[in-house]
Amino acid sequence: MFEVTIRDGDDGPALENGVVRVGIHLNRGTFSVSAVEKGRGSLASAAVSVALDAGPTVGSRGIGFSVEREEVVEDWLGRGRCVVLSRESDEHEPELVTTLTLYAGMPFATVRSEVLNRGKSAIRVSAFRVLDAGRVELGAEASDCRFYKEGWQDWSPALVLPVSGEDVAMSPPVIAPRAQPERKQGRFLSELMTLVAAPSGASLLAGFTSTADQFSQVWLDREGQALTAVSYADGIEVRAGGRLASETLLIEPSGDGLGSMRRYGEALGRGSAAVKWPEPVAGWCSWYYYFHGISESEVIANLDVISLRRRELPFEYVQIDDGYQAGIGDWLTANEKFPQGMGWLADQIHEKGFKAGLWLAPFLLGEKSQMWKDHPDWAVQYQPGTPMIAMLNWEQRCYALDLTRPDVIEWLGTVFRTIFDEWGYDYVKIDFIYAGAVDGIRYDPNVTRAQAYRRGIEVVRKVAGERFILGCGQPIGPSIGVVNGARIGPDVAPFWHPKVRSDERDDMSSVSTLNALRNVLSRWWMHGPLWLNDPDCLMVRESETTLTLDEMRTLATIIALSGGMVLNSDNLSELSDERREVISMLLPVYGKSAVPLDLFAANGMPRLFELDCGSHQMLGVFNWEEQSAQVTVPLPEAATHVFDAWSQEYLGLQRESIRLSIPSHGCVLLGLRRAEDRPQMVGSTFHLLQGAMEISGEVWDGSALLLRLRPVANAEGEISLAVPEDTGGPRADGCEVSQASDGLWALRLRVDEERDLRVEFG
Ligand code: 9PG
Repeated sequence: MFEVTIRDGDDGPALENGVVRVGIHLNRGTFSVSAVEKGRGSLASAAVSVALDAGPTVGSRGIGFSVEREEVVEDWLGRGRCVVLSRESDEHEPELVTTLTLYAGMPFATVRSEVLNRGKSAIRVSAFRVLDAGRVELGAEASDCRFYKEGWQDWSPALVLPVSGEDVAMSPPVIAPRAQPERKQGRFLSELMTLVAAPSGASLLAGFTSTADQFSQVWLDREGQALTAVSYADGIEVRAGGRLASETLLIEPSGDGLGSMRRYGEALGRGSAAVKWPEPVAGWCSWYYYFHGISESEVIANLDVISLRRRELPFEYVQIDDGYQAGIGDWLTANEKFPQGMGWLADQIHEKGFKAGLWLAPFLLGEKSQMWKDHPDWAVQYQPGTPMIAMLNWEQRCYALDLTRPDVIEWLGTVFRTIFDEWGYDYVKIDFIYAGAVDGIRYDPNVTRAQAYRRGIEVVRKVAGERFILGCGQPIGPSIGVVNGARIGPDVAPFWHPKVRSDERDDMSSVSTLNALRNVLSRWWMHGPLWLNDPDCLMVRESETTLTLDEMRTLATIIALSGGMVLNSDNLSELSDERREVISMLLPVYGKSAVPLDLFAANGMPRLFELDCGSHQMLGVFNWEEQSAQVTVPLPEAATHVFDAWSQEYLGLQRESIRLSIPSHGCVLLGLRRAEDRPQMVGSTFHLLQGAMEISGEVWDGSALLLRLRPVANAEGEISLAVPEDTGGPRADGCEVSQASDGLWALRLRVDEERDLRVEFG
């Protein structure tokens, strides 16, 4: 591994680790980050600055840096070296200190700023620009590049935009209210991180790796190809002699944008102390069939089906969503549809052997609630005396709870202790929680929005202990390190396109299956390092929906490939056997995320979502258009067995590419296996991922094929084998063997326990 060296260049010190070089221009007060290998991206001439509330902006550009010190560092990113720079300043000015770090062998640099108040009175810091207008150099015009836009919270759109066009406009609650740069033509804004990619593949990622204290944004100005990264201190006070630091920004020039995103996700997860959940999660949720109408008896009816069919529907959780509570804020009082109370219902779920989940929106106070009547002083203020409206929903104004109030924190503790410890729930879905992070006046003026929000969710974490927390409608950054699972997109719906609204600005964030899927593809990199992604619920029903069979399969395919939580939301007693089998085809959950191969190349949504299952690849190919499409899908150069998971058809041995016809809004899910010169498994009807769960080993011993079988939701099914012509047909104990075509055989069998299957030939 290359160690980090620091050399004195003409303009100032330069750090290098064999992969990345950070150059510092002391006279100009700028720095650059570039890849050592040619043809990758770089960032040039970046400055740092800090904006003070009611004060000047203090910046390094044109002013100059002096070197304070060089140090050896060892932290969660590895071992490295840093240069600490101080902006040249006058005595009356606050001092701006910037640390640039490189790590041994790592393809990125990090930058962090700090302000020291040397004056005699307190100052208020509004924002750090840890990257102030650095020039993105990717060997291409900015207008030929693509910009990855990350959203403020779960329901905010995340997508890749062509820089030749314009950013998409959005409004609260899916953008951070108020703290926004001026909107202008050619400006592209992203929360937390971005990646800019050129057609050549050269790319530059800039993303914050720490998130607990300050919200952050990154934006690109097409003109000048200027990238700026901001960490918001929200006007908190730094007393005389005190100091305040920004969050840490990671900058990675690369020739592999998807690899950069994966690495960034890992750095972010470690930097923000993500809480892992060891096992994938599967269950049932009441919302997307019953909506507010859910009742105790409907929960029990579904629980009975889940219990009776536990083999084919191996759910762990039964989650009650919105609709049980007396009011928005009155979480401990059930309404008349739940006559025996929420504790009783949790007991019923436990008695059947399942874990119980409950929804609530703990940071909202509805104006019709008893809580609001009792505590009209508990809301964040918009202006002194006017409470901040976080949401218009449930036919009322819903105010944002002020999480800096000790009495609010105490009340939240009581709410969650009742739900977890008294009622016995094992899982909470905490929804609309962005409300805790809105921009407004709080009881404690010296906390950032992120810090106020953390005070709230940390109560939930503390009371939950080892139990599961699903965050929903949550701001992304400060939720990392607290929640176990996260919704990552707008709600799915029993329809495809968003309903047209008069105000079309929020189109990509309003409920619709299409909108939900866009975010699942874009936010693939969050799954695992940050939390379990919740791609939102699977609906497979044929009535009470306008989703077509093709649309339902696209939803199921993306959920299965996402590796995230699998939550069904149908009336289970009304499903046909055929549709119920679709749920079974996703269970158990594999847990690893696929990669959207063409994220930076697609016009609109990516069409290729590929999952590496070790023994084979699964490739989802999607058609987002309004008419059917002929698509040429790239395949490996070597001969590959191709199996269509939905039609359960063997598509033969293919090389380099395959041409497919895909219906509108539909998909084809291919199982891909490198052809061997011997009998091999090529497809399965047990599980959608074609062997990832039901086959844990496949060995050819020279005359027989040994398959290690694992039981999955579908007890019975078929395994397809490709058999070279001169080998003869397969035989195996307990299997019904049939020949499908030349060289293709099917074994029909039942798997109830983990066991070996020996398949002989000839
Ligand atoms: C319950 C639902 C479900 C769902 C959540 C969340 O913008 N809106 O008006 C809006 C309303 C509801 C909503 C999202 C946005 O859905 O995502 O899973 O729990 O609340 O009310």
